[in-house]
Parts: sequence; structure tokens; C-alpha cells
Amino acid sequence: NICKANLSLSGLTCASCVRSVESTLNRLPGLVPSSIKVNLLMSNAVLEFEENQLSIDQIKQAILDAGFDVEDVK
Ligand code: 9UX
Repeated sequence: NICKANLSLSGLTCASCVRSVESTLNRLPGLVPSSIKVNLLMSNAVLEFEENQLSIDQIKQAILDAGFDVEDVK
């Protein structure tokens, strides 16, 4: 099943940060590559992933490892 996530990021301050988050996400198996939208002004990321291959916690951990705090937006 494809799930959609909306994540709020902190520490996203420039276009280079955005590319860094996007390339981190693009490396995760199970993420739908064309679904990734990282918005600098809103400081958020929306994306879709295959829940059988990837969990929201793994996605958040990958973003944390890239150096950005992250939380789910309900
Ligand atoms: Mo530019 Mo974004 O140094 O951290 S990459 S602000």
C-alpha cells in the first residue's frame, strides 16, 4: 500500500539543505521518487512510500541522520 507522509522539518535554511534532504530520501528503497516535495518556505516534506518496504520511522531517522529535526504533521 502506498502511504502519504507530511513531515515538518527544522534547520532547513537554504536550497542546498533542500537538495540534501531530497537526495537522502531518494536513496531509501520503498520511497516513491517522483512523490518527494521538499518546501523551503514551509519547511516541510511531503512524500509517498510503500509501507511494506519502508516505515515512517525509517524515513524520519534518515532525515535526522542528514542533520534535520523532523516531526509528523497530522
Ligand atoms: Mo547552506 Mo543549508 O550552508 O544548511 S546547506 S544553510
